[in-house]
Amino acid sequence: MKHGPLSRRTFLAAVGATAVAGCASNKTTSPIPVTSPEPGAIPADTTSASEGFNSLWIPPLLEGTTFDLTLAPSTATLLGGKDASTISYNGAPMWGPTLLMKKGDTVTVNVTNGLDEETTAHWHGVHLPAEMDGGPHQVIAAGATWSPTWTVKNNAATYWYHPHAHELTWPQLSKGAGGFIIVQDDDEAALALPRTYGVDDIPLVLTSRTFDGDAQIIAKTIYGDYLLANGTLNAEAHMPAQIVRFRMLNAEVERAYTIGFADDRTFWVIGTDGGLLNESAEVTRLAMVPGERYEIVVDLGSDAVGSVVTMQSFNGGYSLGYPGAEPNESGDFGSLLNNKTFDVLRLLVIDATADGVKNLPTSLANNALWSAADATNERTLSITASGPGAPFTFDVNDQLFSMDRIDQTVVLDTVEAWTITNNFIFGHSFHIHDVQFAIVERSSGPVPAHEQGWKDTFYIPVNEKVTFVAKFDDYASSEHPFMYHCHMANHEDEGLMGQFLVVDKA
Ligand SMILES: [Cu+2]
Repeated sequence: MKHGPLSRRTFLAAVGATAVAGCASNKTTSPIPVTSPEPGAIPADTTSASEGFNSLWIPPLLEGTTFDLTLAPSTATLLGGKDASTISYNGAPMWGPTLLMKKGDTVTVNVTNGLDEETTAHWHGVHLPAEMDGGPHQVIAAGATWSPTWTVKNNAATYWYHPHAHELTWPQLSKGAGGFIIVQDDDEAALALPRTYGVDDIPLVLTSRTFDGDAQIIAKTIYGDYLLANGTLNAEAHMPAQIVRFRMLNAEVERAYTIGFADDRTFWVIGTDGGLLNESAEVTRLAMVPGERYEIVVDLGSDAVGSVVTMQSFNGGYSLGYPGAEPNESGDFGSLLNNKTFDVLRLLVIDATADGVKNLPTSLANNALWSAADATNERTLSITASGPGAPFTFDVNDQLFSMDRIDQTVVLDTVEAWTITNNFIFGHSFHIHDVQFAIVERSSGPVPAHEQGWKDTFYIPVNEKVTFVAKFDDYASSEHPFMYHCHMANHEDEGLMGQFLVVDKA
């Protein structure tokens, strides 16, 4: 076991207290039939992992409309069974509680900064007012509490929260700060999909880390040597012999993943960053860049109890420019995981549950995605190489990010087409706050079926041009900007970021 009983007890105590306080005052009244354990409980199977493996950490659920998060130093048992210093929410080893929200609810999150440096809490993919967004402008000073509130307008999907403080995103994320947000709504709840958290519906965040001689995390590395699944080394999950769902999140600094299974089995993408697809998309490989989420389902119904299915990342054979294809095993851009296939998660098949899902619904959603013809305004951004100290920047002006410069101004309720061109020698992960968009064009070829849903983050390979269309609705401010940036934390911290205002019509 990776997480010893002591750290788990400490964690339960911290989270349990929070959950009770959060839910007693304002319990949700939504009629959605959620199958979930008690708030704050750890729902992971209690059976121990196989020899050489560690049970996948499942972050506890917090439910309701008021959530309390405290970011503070913690520890995780990692390399060689040694405790590594981390920073995390509510005493988790890495990856804090999963916040379960219902569309339509008005929620408040009380975020306390227990670090001795500033932080912010950004709600990635969530549509909310800019002053609640938790970008670099909403600083939470050491010891302070910030309490943003918003009405949940997002579709049922998997979102996440993480620090976004100016030039501190990289080290704070590296040390373990982050967590999932699961939004549920009536449409998704009506579908026969796996929905029992920690049993057949698994949040799965992928990162990798490099350790020093004392088994401590080296915070600002680009590619880690060891894969961590929910912060667990050599992770194993006991999965029932039925259709199971994974809410995948790439929370790497820079590495992309090409997810698949060792036996090359087919699996299905059912959801993108901001909602379910209209229909599931069948794949055998799924590329994910930092910040991206995909919900996938895998059919274990024909797998014998006791058999093993291994989820892997097929990162070999890519050209230089694919994040993680670098051939070197050490140095600034080196890693033991570079340019090869490596294991992500060992699935040990156990008995099916009584109500296990056996068949996937044919139709999942009825999204009316924006098309290029809907756009009434266009913008183009180009990622280019610049001079020394400015390795890459947005737009023709070669300007690194500045907190004091508004780069774009959008008029409220406008549907816009943004075209991003990557003229840099390396692929990037483009992310924009505030909106969910539709990718309408990729210069390399057709937009794949699994990308034809609501998105907030996408891969932009070398020499590619990508156009997305979004409506900038609901929230205007002449004062508080939203961000757009490369979601590779090192690129972001080094200046590959811009900001935009959404303003009322004149
Ligand atoms: Cu980048």
